Amino acid sequence: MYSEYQDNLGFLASFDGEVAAAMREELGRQRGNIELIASENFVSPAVLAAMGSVLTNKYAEGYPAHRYYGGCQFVDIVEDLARERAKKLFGAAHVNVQPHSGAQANLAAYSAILQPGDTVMGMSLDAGGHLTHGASVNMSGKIYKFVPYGVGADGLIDYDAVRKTALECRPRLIVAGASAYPRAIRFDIFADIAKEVGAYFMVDMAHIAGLVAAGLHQSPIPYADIVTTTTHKTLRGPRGGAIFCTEELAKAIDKAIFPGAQGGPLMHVIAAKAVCFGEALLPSFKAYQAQVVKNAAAMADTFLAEGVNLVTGGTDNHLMLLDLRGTGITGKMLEERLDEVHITVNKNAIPNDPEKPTVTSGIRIGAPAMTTRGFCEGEMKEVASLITMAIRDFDGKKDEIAARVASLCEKFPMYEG
Ligand code: DSN
Repeated sequence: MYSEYQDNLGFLASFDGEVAAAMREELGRQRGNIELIASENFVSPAVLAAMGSVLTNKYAEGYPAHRYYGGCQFVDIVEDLARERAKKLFGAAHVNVQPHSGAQANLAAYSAILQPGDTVMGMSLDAGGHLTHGASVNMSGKIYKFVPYGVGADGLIDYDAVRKTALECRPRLIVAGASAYPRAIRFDIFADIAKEVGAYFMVDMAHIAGLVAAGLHQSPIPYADIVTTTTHKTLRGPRGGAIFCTEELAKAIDKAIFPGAQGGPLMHVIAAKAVCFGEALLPSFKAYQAQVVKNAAAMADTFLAEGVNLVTGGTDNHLMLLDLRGTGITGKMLEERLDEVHITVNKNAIPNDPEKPTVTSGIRIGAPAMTTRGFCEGEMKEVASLITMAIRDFDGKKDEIAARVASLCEKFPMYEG
């Protein structure tokens, strides 16, 4: 089945050798590297097939049965399938599957319920939040008055502090969700705080959407007015976004995406989202997510046993944050060092990081991609030991680590056969 993907590359190569050559190199990199970026994953051949399809040719501004172009009868079927499957997967009243990305989804969601200048609370980027949760360099931080909340000295969200800030600043919206938070988030507590101060409550569940779908993290759907997500992280679909909301907000959200923020939807990506939601409804998806959580825990246990510090002392979800303070190594240095031995991670700020964001004192590590590849606890423990080896012996053991990475990758072939 995967060999058909190879054929696609071969076909492309006969027309455009330059692009095909770079794509082949990237396929080789994905096969030969241990991919630990917490927001990445490897999609199925079915998702790939839907993306690389004739649906990219179709303009379909509007929504199924209400389009601004003729000839939409078949893409309507596709978008309806995506919507019905997404609603079933998360038990949601309404979904918009058109956002081109998570960032677009967030900005459109804000515009559906806020006026410029409104006060909003979001987790600060430094503490693990996302750019679109009010960072000053992002549109969200320029248009709205974001009041950030962070984490306590233990690295955990301090819900009492969130409540205190909410009572002080009386936001119109509270946003929960993070890009680098290794623990479960209590959406029920956030919802109570929002209710107490009369704010809307929105959750960006992009990182944990797969865990939520599998029932391995509290679902935000019953608690939040709006839930945004990406579809390409733990959910293992195409690069894109989606917005779930209550019936009351359905019209406002749909208008905010089109015509508010976007024009024509990417119908080939929406087809791939439909395939992804279909896959996520299968029992095998639950088993996959359970293994993601087990694999992250196995890595965290190994790091801790080997004396590597983790923010919050562990993980409840798919990711962990290595705290490199005191090792003499920065996040940037370790990211580059691991790249040399074909282990891919990203440097990441840790709470109260003494280094600048382009350097950092942390490394974020996630289990979703290698779990898709077939790694179980044994392999993940070995990977954690190899990373520890690189921290302890920063300038040595490169050949040994690279050889062990190559042998692990060879045992779990990808997009082959
Ligand atoms: N950039 C993504 C991540 O890596 O977490 C979030 O959008």
